[in-house]
Amino acid sequence: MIKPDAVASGHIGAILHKINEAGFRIAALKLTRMSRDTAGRFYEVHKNRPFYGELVEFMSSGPIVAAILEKDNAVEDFRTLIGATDPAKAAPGTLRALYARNVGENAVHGSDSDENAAIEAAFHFAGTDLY
Ligand code: 3AN
Repeated sequence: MIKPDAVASGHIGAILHKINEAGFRIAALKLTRMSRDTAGRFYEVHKNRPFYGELVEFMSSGPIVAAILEKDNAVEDFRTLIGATDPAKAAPGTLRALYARNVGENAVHGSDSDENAAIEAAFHFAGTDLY
């Protein structure tokens, strides 16, 4: 997902360009907005973390870009491309170093496993939306 901060700042095009340049194939793509309920379920694993309420509020605060990306070793390579959760610690040239504001509003989300990628994809897409 391209998060509400990066969408509002006009970085959709630049981020998708970097994603393509890094060798990912876009299999599904859309501009959408998560309700509080959907964002709450999406981040359910973080329910007991102190930032959960803030995270759900932020992720439902405006439109996001949802995408399904394909590549060999996609999960690990995408996490390398986006950089550390805290943009102050993200390697130069990574998406978060370039476009994130802070540890909460950090421009991009990437799944942390193939299993979670499939679960997360189902929040945004039906099978027929995949190309
Ligand atoms: P990542 O997105 O790098 O996998 P996670 O899974 O630890 O990081 O955190 C999920 C999301 O929760 C982050 N993308 C960020 O928006 C938010 N988050 C993580 N840590 C903090 C924090 N200390 N304060 C506020 N928000 C946070």
